[in-house]
Amino acid sequence: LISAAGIPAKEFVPTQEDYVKIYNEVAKRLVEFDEYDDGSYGPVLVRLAWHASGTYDVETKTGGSNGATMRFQPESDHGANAGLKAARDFLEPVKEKFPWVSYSDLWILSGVCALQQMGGPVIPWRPGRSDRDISACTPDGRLPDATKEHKHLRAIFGRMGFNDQEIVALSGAHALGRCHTDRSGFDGPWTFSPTMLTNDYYKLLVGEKWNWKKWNGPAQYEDKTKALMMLPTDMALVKDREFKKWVDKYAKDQDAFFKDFSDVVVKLFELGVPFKQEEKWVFKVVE
Ligand code: ZEM
Repeated sequence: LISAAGIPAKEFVPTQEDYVKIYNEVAKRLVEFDEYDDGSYGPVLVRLAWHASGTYDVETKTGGSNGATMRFQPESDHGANAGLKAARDFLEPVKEKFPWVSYSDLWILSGVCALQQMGGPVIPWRPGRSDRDISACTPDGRLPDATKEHKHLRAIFGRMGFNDQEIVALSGAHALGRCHTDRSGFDGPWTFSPTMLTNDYYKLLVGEKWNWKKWNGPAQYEDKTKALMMLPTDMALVKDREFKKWVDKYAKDQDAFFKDFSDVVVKLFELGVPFKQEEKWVFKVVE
């Protein structure tokens, strides 16, 4: 950086306090823009952070949240990423206010903020992601396909480095948000409180009777009230005996879910990131 006077300007080195300002700004915007969807951008911010991270491949060490390559085509146009422009656009004014932050750190810190602000567990976070160019875009097909079954889930999440317990714990994020016919083609929320993180997803999976929805859209399940939905991949978690053990555990024990969810989300959000900083920070929930 060269200042107007031609003297090299000191590089801005952000501290924890500077990241707290970003967390607080995102939290403020979540309250301010409460007309979106079920009243919050929170779920779609979580989905952005997940889709940025979930492209990771342990073998080639490609993909993951380092790079924020979903800014570019073709990755932005991958079918799985339909609708995530809403989340990226929501964060653009934050990036303008704090231009020193990388998009990749911003997206993930915003996911952490959204989860905590929606009543979730503490998600420790550290900076260290840098933006990469279009050449780091990942190929299509790295994210899970909701029409598939247990084998596909194990293959996709295994490629990221996750085991059965971690797959089930991560899936509890579907307590949040909804499916949109103009994005994935599926329709409806998984729970009655889509802007609060709870273990209701597991309770509903084991406690409700799920039937195929009769409609022209993609095959999905509905409960008897017809207000809630499950994807074929959600139902795979109760059809497969190994997965089901964990669903039962989390349905009975919200604390166990929160503990395991926090651990596995930290792991997801850090896949493939070349951190220099060891210490993870805990951000305070904004009331
Ligand atoms: Zn989701 N997810 N997901 N997910 N997801 C959707 C929405 C949300 C799968 C999937 O195909 C879909 C994880 C795992 C898996 C969230 C978080 C996480 C939608 C609806 C689909 C189709 C998109 C739409 O129409 O807007 C599949 C197959 C998964 C494999 C297990 C994991 C892991 C997540 C985070 C840790 C969230 C928060 C949403 C809601 C988004 C919103 O806009 O409301």
